[in-house]
Amino acid sequence: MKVVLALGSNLGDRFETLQGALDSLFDAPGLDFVAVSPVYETDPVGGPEQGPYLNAVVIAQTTLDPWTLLERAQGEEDAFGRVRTERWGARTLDVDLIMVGDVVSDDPRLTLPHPRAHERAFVLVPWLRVDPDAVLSGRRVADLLTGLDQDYVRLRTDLTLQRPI
Ligand code: PH2
Ligand code: MG
Ligand code: MG
Repeated sequence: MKVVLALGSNLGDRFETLQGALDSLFDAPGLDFVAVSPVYETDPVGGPEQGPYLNAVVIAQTTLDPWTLLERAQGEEDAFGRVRTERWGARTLDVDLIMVGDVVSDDPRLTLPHPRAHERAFVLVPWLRVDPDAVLSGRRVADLLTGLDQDYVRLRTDLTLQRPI
């Protein structure tokens, strides 16, 4: 199955965290790297006042089921010192499952596709850059973006994530 993951960080050394998370996500078997997007600097959406994020999107192939992927994602967040206090608060690392194959889940702990991805330019802009034909719930990501403000999503040409080792 194809997997789309969104990475975000707005605390600590944001770029180092994204690269570290990318490396360790693919450390264990069952998840194979396909591609990573450029890095974007984005103004925070929602939540309390907080600093800007670095965001990127990763494409992978997996044989794992979505719950195992969620565990791995949350394991990474914990490993990078994420503290869970308030919803949408600042975080060292956020790893979100955007879609896993054509799995549809309305479990509140794991909603697939991600329930807000279609309205988040900080996910859709990097995703479109790494996959110009991307489709989310039957809609082209390019089309989803036409109605959205994208001014707050700025390409960081000076930062490039390396494929995991
Ligand atoms: N993540 C959130 C809430 N707000 N804003 C930006 N710009 N980037 C994020 O990754 C982000 C956010 C909750 O996960
Ligand atoms: Mg998130
Ligand atoms: Mg999250």
